[in-house]
Amino acid sequence: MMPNDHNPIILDLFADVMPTTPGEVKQIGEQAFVLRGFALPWLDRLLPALETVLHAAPFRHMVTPGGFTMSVALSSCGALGWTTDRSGYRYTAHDPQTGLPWPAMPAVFRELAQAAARQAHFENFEPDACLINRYVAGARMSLHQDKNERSLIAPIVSMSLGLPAMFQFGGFERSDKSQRIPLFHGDIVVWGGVDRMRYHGVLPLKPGQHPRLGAQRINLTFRCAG
Ligand code: MD3
Ligand code: FE
Repeated sequence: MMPNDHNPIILDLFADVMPTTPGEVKQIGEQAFVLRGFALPWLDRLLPALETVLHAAPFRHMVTPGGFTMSVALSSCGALGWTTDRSGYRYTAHDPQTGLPWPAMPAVFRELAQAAARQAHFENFEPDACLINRYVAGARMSLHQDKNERSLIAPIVSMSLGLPAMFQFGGFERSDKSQRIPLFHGDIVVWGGVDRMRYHGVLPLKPGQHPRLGAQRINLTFRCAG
């Protein structure tokens, strides 16, 4: 029997390792939601747009203010893009690698982010930045807060593509206990308001091959940065 047959016992056994039912909404905080499979019906429009963005602004490994090269490779689109180098973390209007403005945010990106925000009870979401993270096997993101954005209550919408990852959803102090939440291809997480400043991270990616994206995980995060 396949694990995602509609058998409640089998579904429960695999709850931590398999995608849950597409369409399921899991509330993980007062104003934080996982929308299982929400992006799946959009992928035929989303993936070509992502290719176009990455052609104009290829993935690169940035250096933290402390001098470490990030294991996650990054790009951005939209009016603002996120950058780090030895002088700090910040948003910029131009890609420091090309000197050009970041690629425009494709309409399908904005429409999907807005639809997901609405599903999580955030109306009128108008993101001006989309960060694109690429994880290969072993890449990770240590516990951090996102605090370079102008509004620290506006929601962030995160879309997971490709290989699954184990997401850490923590509290308001780095030392607070964190929940582990598996994120799969097509899942969207939306968090804002009182949950916006929670610590979070991603455990080292396990090696694998995804039928559509290959040996990687790509995460898009939409923010109101400026
Ligand atoms: C934060 N990215 O780019 S987003 C980042 O999967 C970042 O690439 C991770 O953290 C990634 O800054 C995680 C998913 C996420 C989900 C729920 C959260 C981040 C969250 C809840 C509270 C705070
Ligand atoms: Fe983050």
